[in-house]
Amino acid sequence: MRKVLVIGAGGQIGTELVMRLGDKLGTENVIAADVKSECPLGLKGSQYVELDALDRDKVRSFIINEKITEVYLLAALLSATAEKNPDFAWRLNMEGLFTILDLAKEGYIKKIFWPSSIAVFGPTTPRKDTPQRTTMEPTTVYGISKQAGERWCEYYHQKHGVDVRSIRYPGLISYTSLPGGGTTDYAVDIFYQAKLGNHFTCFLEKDTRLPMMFMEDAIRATIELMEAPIEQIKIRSSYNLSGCDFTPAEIAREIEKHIPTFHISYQPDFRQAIADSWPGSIDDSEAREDWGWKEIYKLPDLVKVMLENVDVHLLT
Ligand code: AKB
Repeated sequence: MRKVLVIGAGGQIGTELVMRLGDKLGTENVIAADVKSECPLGLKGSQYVELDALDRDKVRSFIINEKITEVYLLAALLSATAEKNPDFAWRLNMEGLFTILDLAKEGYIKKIFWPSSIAVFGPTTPRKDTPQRTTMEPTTVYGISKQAGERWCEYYHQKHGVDVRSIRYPGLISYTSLPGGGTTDYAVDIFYQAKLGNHFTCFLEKDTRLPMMFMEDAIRATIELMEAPIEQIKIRSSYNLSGCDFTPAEIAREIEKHIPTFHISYQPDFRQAIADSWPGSIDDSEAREDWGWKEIYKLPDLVKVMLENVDVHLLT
């Protein structure tokens, strides 16, 4: 009997993950939690509870009382926001993780999903086809917190047998909710401006290549990883995962095929330095070998589906 709690469910990943888990396990077995008192719009129809990932006592008693077996811990500040609020980012990104790892160590939770990111890499990492194991010297608060989190996940697995599983997500592209505070957010914003017929000013340079993934692939990967037999999970820090990679100029050219009047210009801000420190493409051969990962969406399909589905009303 599985009973799942998704913490930080109101964000870009959570809203889609809760829906998919509900379809799979039944909505009575999936609880969405977020810090807001009102259930976020994207989670309507699911069981919702107000839960602050930093409120250790409340999180503990909720999980124990509700007999939760699996936790997806998504609450975090992303790269750009974290640079503006480093103390809070470190607290949120680390303390919530310890609460959940400890509950698993004590036997209350059977399985944990915790997202890492390509932000664990840094300027000294090889940028092209970045391997699973390589130099990792992240230069952002977010990247440092994700790298530390990865080490703790592996530690709790090795020392305490905790079944924690993780993916280093690339930039995620989706249309059901807006991303918040990431360096890869331009690749979502661009679709709303294109659909509105607006000129798009990109905060990254035209040739900045970054790894990206369509949300449907990311959710499928998350569920496949969590459902893989335990003996197939050989990496307990976090798996590299690749969908596609592109530059702002390349995505703009693809959008122009559908909207010939679309126009983009470039005005890099502080996020350029963050993007410059990250890989341009990822080698995910270990995820492919260990649990059979394979992406579906490449840039042309992703652009087509996004343009068909983005709803500009989400912006209001
Ligand atoms: C961000 O841009 O901060 C995130 C990420 C790559 O983890 N989308």
